[in-house]
Amino acid sequence: MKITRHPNNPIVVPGGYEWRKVTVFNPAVIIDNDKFYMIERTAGSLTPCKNFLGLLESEDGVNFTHVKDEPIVTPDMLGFPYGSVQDPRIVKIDDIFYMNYALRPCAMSYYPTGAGVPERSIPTYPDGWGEEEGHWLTRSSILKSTNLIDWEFVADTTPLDINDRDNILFPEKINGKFVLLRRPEEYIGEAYGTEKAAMWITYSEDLIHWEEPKLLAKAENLSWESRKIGGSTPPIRTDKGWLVLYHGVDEDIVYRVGAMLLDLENPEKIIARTRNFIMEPETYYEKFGYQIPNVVFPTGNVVKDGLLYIYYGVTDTAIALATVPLDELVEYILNEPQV
Ligand code: BMA
Repeated sequence: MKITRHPNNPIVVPGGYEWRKVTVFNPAVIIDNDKFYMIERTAGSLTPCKNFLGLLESEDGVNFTHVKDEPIVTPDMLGFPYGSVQDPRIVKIDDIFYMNYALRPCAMSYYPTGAGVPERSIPTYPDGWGEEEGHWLTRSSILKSTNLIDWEFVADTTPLDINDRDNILFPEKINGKFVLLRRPEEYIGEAYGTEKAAMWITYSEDLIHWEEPKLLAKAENLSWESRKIGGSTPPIRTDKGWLVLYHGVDEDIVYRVGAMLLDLENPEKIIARTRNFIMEPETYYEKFGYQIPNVVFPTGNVVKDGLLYIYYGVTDTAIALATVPLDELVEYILNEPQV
């Protein structure tokens, strides 16, 4: 199994517009009518680090150009003038695009140090913003659209008093219900069955009311996921199960990628999961960047002509592409070589 980094990497870089002049990363990607669409997470400043979402398109999945010269989603549009909208994931169900996103009601300021996550400070905002505790947490929510440009709020998918990100919808209903992955940061300890932040799964009939989540997969003490794990890309249907890429973080804050296959009818059942990572920071652009070193963070994946296109943020600075034949990856997950 060989995952191939594209020679043009990083394929999408900051610049051009004020609202994306500092960073672009962690994109949602979908193919619609044979065209690739990318929704990038951007920032025009790190102090504060207010993130926006921009829309790009591409014929080949490599060369992307902007559809609009303004962001398609801003924190202001969502009712959070000092907020930050982050890490979109996209699926299309019954002709409607649904986008998961994470939101900080108030954006923090980041000061990169060249090691681990940037140092942070809490800015002062007017009109009571930042005074409620929940303003400094991350919630996750869903937007919907029919044209990828105009988005309408559907629901928050997480309680507002915990940190919960990496919420990812499955691209189809299963047994009549929408299915969602979550990564609630505070669901740890004996009562939750996991010592580290983990991947949870939940169901809904209407996208608004979600069932109590169930623990799906937790960090298994492997060195590369010792700190936490979380879902990365929207599940992809294969003959052998739902393919889900996930991320693991180790004690040195290195972000790597693992993969699992979930049962098509009962996605709570893990058919197979890689013990070792399938991607780790290797190249210069994956190891060194503007915000945080050593991060490969996939958030988008599509299949074209049997090839899986993995779109991933690198160092919270730019966007890269890697490809692998889908059947090779599935086979690898089912029969991972022992090392
Ligand atoms: C995670 C999220 C991602 C980010 C990663 C590395 O917790 O904030 O958006 O890419 O950290 O900083």
